[in-house]
Amino acid sequence: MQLTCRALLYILSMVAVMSLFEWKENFSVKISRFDEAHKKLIELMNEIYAIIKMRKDNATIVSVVEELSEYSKTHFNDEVEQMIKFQYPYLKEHKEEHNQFIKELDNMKEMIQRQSNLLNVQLLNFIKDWLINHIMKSDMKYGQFFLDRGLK
Ligand code: FEA
Repeated sequence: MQLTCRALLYILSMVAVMSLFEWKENFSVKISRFDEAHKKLIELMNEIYAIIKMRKDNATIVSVVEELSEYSKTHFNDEVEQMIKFQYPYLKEHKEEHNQFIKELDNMKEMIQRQSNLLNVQLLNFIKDWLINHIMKSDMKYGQFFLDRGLK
């Protein structure tokens, strides 16, 4: 069996390095597809954490930040599609939060590309705080709304 470098890094991260934080039941927004997406976002954040702890080069950090950004966009589109479909009343402000996250992530990615290692802690804090805040406050708000309309 051949392991890619990324797969190996991920396994090492699971074995050797503690996670920044893990998804827990109190993170559930009660809609399973969105919970699964949130688990994946947290997994990618933990992968960035592990890479930084292992002092990997900036290009490796940037590649996972890009993956996080791409996955976030797909997940955000999924949420927004359902919000439009069910006429969610807080769509506009919710979308605005998503856009700000992608914009800030892109800014940080560019700065890291310019070799600013000092930004690593800032990057992790930004991702962690944003995910916790957004999932626990803004996403949590749509859970019951979608459940009442039959989304699972
Ligand atoms: Fe409104 Fe969901 O977005 N997840 N996150 N983060």
